Amino acid sequence: MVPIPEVKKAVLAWISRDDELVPEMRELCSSAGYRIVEEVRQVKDRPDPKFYFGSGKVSELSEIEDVEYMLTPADLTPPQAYSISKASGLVVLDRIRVILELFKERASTPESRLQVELADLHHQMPIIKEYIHQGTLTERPGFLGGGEYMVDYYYEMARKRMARIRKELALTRKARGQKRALRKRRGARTVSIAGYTNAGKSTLFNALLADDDPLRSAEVSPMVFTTLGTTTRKMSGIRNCMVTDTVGFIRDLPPWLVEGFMSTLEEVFLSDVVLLVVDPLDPDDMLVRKLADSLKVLRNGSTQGKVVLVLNKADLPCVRSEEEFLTLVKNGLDPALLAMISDIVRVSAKDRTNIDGLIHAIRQLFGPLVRFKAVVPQTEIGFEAVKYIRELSEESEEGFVEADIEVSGLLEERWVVPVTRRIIEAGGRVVIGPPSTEDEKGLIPISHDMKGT
Ligand SMILES: Nc1nc2c(ncn2[C@@H]2O[C@H](COP(=O)(O)OP(=O)(O)OP(=O)(O)O)[C@@H](O)[C@H]2O)c(=O)[nH]1
Ligand SMILES: [Mg+2]
Repeated sequence: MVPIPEVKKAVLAWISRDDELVPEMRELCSSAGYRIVEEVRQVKDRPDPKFYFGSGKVSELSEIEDVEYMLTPADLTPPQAYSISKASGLVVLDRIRVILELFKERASTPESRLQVELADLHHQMPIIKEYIHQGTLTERPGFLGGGEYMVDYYYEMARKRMARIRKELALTRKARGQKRALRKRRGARTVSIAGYTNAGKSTLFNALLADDDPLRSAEVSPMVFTTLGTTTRKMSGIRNCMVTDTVGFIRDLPPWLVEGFMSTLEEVFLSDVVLLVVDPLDPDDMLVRKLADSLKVLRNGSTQGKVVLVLNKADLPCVRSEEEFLTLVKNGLDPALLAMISDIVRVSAKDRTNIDGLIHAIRQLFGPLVRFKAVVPQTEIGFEAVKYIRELSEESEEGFVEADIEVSGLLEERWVVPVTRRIIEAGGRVVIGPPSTEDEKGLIPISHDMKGT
């Protein structure tokens, strides 16, 4: 369960240069438990190096009654944060700070707690340094006198802790890499769900699971950053395929924050297919911007898999049509980013509408399926071959025919040669039929009897 945060009264303040960041910031603030009781906007093209605002605005902030926090969608420098706080008497949090607060609150696994702690230390170091500097410059010099000694001491402690955390995270990253390699060796396909925070990734993840156990499903909530870690489970509809739910994206994440979450993001970058979930409720410009940001994250991570755009929330009446969406994306996206998209599928993850269509689209990306039928003798090695086939094929069926076992199903092309070899080793033969139904268009029949090949 995501804990319901206590309500903290805040003023949201920014300069007009940062107008664009405000809607997302409002969402972040409310998810982090802040109630914005007043908004202050200053018309200003360039931030003041010392105060970000003009100094007159800062004294205006200090006069607002009954608020304790000042939140701003900008990324403040440590001296700016210090100066505003000192002059206004408010606790000052910029966008990254609010994101980190949210992460801290939501981190529920040991790994995500370490990831957040690392990011937090990284972000806090220069700010605390600024506070110590400013607060102690007037104190007497020397040991216990504060000043540089305190800064050095804090830095030393923080650096040691960060080094320890990095080591631990490297271990979990390695372990995750080993698990991934093992799955690959067993021929498993991997699908990961990525996209902006709150797009409906976890809802889609739950809809795609082979085992519909609500106790093992991912948590869904209208808050941003509900999911911080990764969960990998068996996917329904495609044999030997795993699906992973991951942390959501948000614009302009600093590289140090991305670095902390690298092992989580690696699951996305290294999967065979990435389902990039889009929230169609966003207005046009925001939707295109979020999509471009998400595609850039995938590109920067050298994503290997094919990208399927999943237009979610199709159940809502206000959602634009697929044609409208296509026009919007074609006109708004940089062609290089557009070229990363292999397919577009519209679903309602919540109502589970067209999940079959999405599974079909994923399967197509894995390559065509081959229909096969084999006959093997009922010997130990024959039964082993059947077990091997069962593990690799879709819709497999088995039956006993006199002294033989007849097994049929659909195979990915890459398995045809190893399966044929196993059957022949078991003293059996492969007999193939043409695709029989409309559904199986895309299927490639193996065109010759493979006995002895
Ligand atoms: N109407 C509608 N709502 C949906 C659909 N899919 C998800 N939602 C809602 O969107 C909100 C976010 O869903 P999540 O699945 O938690 O989104 P997420 O992308 O995993 O979010 P984070 O983990 O916080 O990044 C929840 O309130 C869901 O109920 C959908 O298909 N239709
Ligand atoms: Mg989620």
